[in-house]
Amino acid sequence: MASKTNKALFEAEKQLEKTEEQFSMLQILNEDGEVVNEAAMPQLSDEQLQELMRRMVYTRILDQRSISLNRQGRLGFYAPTAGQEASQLASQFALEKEDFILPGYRDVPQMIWHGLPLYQAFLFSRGHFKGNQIPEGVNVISPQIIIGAQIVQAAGVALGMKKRKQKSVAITYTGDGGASQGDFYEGMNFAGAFKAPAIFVVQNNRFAISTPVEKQSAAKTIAQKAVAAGIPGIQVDGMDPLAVYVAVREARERAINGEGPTLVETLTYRYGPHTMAGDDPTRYRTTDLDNEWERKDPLVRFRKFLDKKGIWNEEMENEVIENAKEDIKEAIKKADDTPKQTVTDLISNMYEELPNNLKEQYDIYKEKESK
Ligand SMILES: Cc1ncc(C[n+]2csc(CCOP(=O)(O)OP(=O)(O)O)c2C)c(N)n1
Ligand SMILES: [Mg+2]
Repeated sequence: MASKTNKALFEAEKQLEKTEEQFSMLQILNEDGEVVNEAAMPQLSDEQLQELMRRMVYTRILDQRSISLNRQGRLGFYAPTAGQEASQLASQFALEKEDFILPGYRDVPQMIWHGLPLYQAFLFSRGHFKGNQIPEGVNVISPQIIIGAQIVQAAGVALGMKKRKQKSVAITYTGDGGASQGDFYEGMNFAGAFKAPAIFVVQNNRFAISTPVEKQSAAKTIAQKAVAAGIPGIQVDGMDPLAVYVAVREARERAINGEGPTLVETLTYRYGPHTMAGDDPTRYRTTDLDNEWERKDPLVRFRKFLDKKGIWNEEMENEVIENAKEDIKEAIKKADDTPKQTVTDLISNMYEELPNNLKEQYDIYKEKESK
């Protein structure tokens, strides 16, 4: 008797099924660069499509060079980005300059394309305070290292924009691991309640360091986590630049029209290690899985798509590669030429007014540094 009543009240299995089936992955370009969803195609000119390709090629080179520079001891902290170009750059491509980016540690490319000078990204990697002095008019903050903290901050920035009646959005990026944190739920819930113009991008690259996504959550998709916050969520093919662009562009439209935040889950993959600090991906990933994802590569499929349209060729690609290498050479030189950070720089950048104990140390170091 009792079980019958319970069943009628609460059909657990069906409830989840009904939710999950609403979150199937949006794809526009398949792995062969063919349009499989004409209806969802974004309105982008040939020049815009070429520009998006340029940015992805450039960023792949930047990743390769950053890894070498790190190995040579010329960079410090670095989180590889290859594989995630569509997810990172097509989402940034959907933004306007007045929008505000709250990145995680792997999201340096979006900061650069939003206006952060490259040499400052290198200084950030070295832990130099000048890497965190973002130029006026570049709407980004320093990458967040505390997993998920930027989600709550984005809700606040978005609410501020709404109160000032600005037609802009706050976009924040985290990973699948970030979506398992308390801050993720708090931020989305708050933004939902206040209809704040926020976009929450979860780059689901399947691993939080070595922990696979299946071990982090019982939820079949991360996109469905939006439901509990009362906001829409969408899962997109994160290796497909057009799908990522469309989803974020639409989320932006909704946000600036006063319709509130959106959660965008991008299904992606990082080919490299978690960071350059020494994890060994072969201990938690199989070559088969790596190969499966490399076949989905965003650059390969976008190149095929543009090639078929007759708006991309090897010469153009080589020019981007040469430009990237040249820029990187100049930027690393500029970073090298920046005076080394001193102990007093560190102290005075932490506090507006020094506490007494630090004042004493500050004076000692000031004296030492003057010699
Ligand atoms: C609050 C907090 N807990 C733990 C860590 C250590 N940590 C650094 S990166 C990371 C995994 C994050 O994975 P994910 O969000 O999927 O991002 P990904 O690195 O895959 O892009 C963890 C647990 C941290 N930085 N902050
Ligand atoms: Mg991850």
